[in-house]
Amino acid sequence: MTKTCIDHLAILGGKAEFDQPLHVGRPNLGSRDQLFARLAELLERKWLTNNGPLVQEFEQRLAARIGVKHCVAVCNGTAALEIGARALGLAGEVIVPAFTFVATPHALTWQGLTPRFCDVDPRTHCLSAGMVEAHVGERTSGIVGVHLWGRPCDVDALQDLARRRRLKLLFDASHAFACTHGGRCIGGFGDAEVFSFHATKVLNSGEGGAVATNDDALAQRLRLLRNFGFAGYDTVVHLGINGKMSELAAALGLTNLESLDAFVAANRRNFEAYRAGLAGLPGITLIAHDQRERHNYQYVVVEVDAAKAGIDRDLLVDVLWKENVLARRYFYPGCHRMEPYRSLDPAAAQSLPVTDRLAERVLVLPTGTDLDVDDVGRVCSLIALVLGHGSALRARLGPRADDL
Ligand code: T4K
Repeated sequence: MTKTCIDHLAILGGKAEFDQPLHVGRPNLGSRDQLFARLAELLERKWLTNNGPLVQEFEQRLAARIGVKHCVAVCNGTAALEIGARALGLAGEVIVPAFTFVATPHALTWQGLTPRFCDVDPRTHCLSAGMVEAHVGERTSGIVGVHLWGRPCDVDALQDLARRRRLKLLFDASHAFACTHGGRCIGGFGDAEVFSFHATKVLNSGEGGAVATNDDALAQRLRLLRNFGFAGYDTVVHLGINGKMSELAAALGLTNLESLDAFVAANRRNFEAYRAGLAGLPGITLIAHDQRERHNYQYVVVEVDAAKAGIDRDLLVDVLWKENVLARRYFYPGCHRMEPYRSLDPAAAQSLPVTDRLAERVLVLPTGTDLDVDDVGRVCSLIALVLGHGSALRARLGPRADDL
């Protein structure tokens, strides 16, 4: 690649490659007609929240889709984690990865728990049971494993560890709706699993979440907790909260659920186009998925090895943003380097080398129903164009200024 080529980059004053921004996390949307029909019905019914018929239908259809007995819908994934943690009776310390969205430890901290950060496996980006066991101490009451990027963490070994050490096991499955482990849908593992239906997720209800479980008593507790602890009109039996999903959210969730297979197909098509377009590029590794399992392909995740790529991850992100490709540095810089965790446990970083390494190298690229394979091909060509030009670009741009 010659220097003349990079002179055309928008970051050096040229025209952006894309007229419209390509986002990570652009919402996938199902049939507008179906959505409007549901909204018309709910307006007619004048039942907007408090366990309405659409929320109940959404819960039943979610449970059927993933093959669990109970799916308790709530207002977002963070609340689902909080309600799940409380319903399980977690106390003291909970082992959790630092390489996750900050909602995972935040939800625990809001419940008065202490997240104990554990490093992740460099191959899976998730917790492994061996690493977790080394962190189990007297105050440990549970583990929150995160199925990062929709790839299941060490599910079987973690279940075994939790059983042996009498710990509760909750999975943050926010990324993993419609993914499988051992051919079984994520949702039925551990004591419970939590989903997010945020706008950016493969299945969205705008804001929304759910706790899935096969445990009848736990499901009953979850339902009480999300509704102030009410067990009847005047009887409160738990310290509950308002974690309810609205009927409007359920209308969107139900409508989008009907198109989920099409969303996954679009993601998969884009993923394959990325795989072809990035193949052989030095220092660029697209993280793969187990071909024996089903996957939602909602995150296209790349690791950048600056020494081989000739450009570091952050400069590559800067270039992509200037070209209107709004790639993200998820989950930089790692929860242990964010407040309040950084101040509470400044030494944590010393035991999280894989997390630190991934936080410096990982890049998430746009996908979803808004992109087609032509867009993906152009993103890949752009990446190919700038590889090897890191020092020339950095010299002409000066030091990195703003946090993206
Ligand atoms: N656990 C894990 C492992 C999670 O990843 C998350 C959420 C949670 C728990 C908590 O679940 P929730 O309580 O959120 O249900 C976004 C999402 O807000 C967050 O839900 C998600 N993880 C996280 C990975 O991504 P930000 O801070 O990156 O959001 P933002 O506003 O920068 O938007 C991301 C991208 O999506 C942008 O490119 C713009 C685009 N976007 C966003 C929205 C809201 C749209 O195009 N349309 C939209 O409506 O956190």
